Amino acid sequence: MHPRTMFRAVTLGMAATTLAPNAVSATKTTRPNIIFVLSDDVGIGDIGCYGSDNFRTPQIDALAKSGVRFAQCYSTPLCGPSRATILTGRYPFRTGMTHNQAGAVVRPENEIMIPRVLKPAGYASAQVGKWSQLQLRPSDWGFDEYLQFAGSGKYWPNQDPTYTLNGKTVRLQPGTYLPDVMHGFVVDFMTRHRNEPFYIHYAMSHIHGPILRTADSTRGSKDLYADNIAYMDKLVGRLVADLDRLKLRDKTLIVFVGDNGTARFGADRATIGGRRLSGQKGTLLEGGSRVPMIASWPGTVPAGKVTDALVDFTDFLPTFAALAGARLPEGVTIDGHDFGPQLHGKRQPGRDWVYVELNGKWYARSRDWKLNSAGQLFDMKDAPFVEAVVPKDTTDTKALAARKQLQAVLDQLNPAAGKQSVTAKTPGKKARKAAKRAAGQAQAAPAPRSVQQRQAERRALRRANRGRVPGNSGVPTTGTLTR
Ligand SMILES: [Ca+2]
Repeated sequence: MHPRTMFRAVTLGMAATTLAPNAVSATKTTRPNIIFVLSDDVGIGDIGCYGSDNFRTPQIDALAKSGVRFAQCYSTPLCGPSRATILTGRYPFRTGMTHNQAGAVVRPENEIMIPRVLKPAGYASAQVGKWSQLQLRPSDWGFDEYLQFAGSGKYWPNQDPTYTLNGKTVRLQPGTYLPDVMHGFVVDFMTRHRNEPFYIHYAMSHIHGPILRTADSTRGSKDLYADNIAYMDKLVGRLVADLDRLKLRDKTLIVFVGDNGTARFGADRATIGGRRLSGQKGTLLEGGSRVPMIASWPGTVPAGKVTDALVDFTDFLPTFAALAGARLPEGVTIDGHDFGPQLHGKRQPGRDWVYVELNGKWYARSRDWKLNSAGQLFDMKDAPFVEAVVPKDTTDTKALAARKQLQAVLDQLNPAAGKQSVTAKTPGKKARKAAKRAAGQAQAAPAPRSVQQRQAERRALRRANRGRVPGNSGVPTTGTLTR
């Protein structure tokens, strides 16, 4: 079968998606509101409690003190693939979102995102901020409400005088700082939905470039980058204060994450203990993917913990579904692992590897080792600063065992057989056009199916989209690795 036809067949199979009961069910009283705060281009070297030398983030540090700080959370190294991975719980080679220009292949007919998973459990949902690289409107993916800006790093009306509010174009008044408008939207949504569980996907502008003055920058500020980190930090503090005021704090899980590592122009200053991280945004190195992740839910998640539990970006969907008592999509591979036990401070081993992919290259990483798609094994004991290549002829038994373990992970995932057809080596204008053409052709060339198959797919999709959950058909989640 031609690879493209095969991908299409897999994709259409997924359209027959139903929802299966999650392994962990939650009672109505324990279901938290979930606010997922996704900062943009913020690596660990930008955050105080991760040891940043040059930046102060007192509010985010306080959030970490009130909950669990994850020392080893791994993102996809770039905005678009990260967001698709978070929202679907699936690796890029499954969704096809292997780089920023591949969004056209990720469609509601093929994929289910977090709000649609949580909806049957009674969650109202809102998307706030950046939605670029993803297709259609957030409402097409199940969000009840949204405030969306176009592109990335939008702050002031002279960049873009409008944003979209629930399908309507709204003008940003002169002198208005869009991040403040976004915060206002979040508070309004929380206030109106304070008596039911809600999920807010809060995709901040900060600190994606351009690095402009903030609403707090002094005239002639010499460090606009630090100003932007400070404003992001202030917004996190305001969010916590508003939850306190609404008496929702102990009913709400806040997860603060960076969508990928620090951008190139900020990476040299994002040092920890005087050392620069290996790589930066866009690279398959520690600086591309090792991001801050803090989870706070006072009274439920223990305070002041730091964990080295491994987390990657597929893990949010199954974790949130478990907390909400929602059912996971069935008949579709969800790659993520529920990190609920680690969230609750249990001494339970979590996953023992993470997987990171971008633009046709990938790696699997355990706590101490990393194996990439070129077959290079790295000793990561001095990560995130140094990634030391292990010589091919090594006789070190630990290195040999690590290679075997990680190769088995990559063999089982088999990303090369996934949706790599839209990969562009250097996504420029030409590559973007080629990806669009490829996506269009893939959409236009369905594999032959029977009338019955097509009817079954349409019925399943209608059920999933309505949020009406049929009973568990007993169909296992396909190809899922050990949880
Ligand atoms: Ca980003």
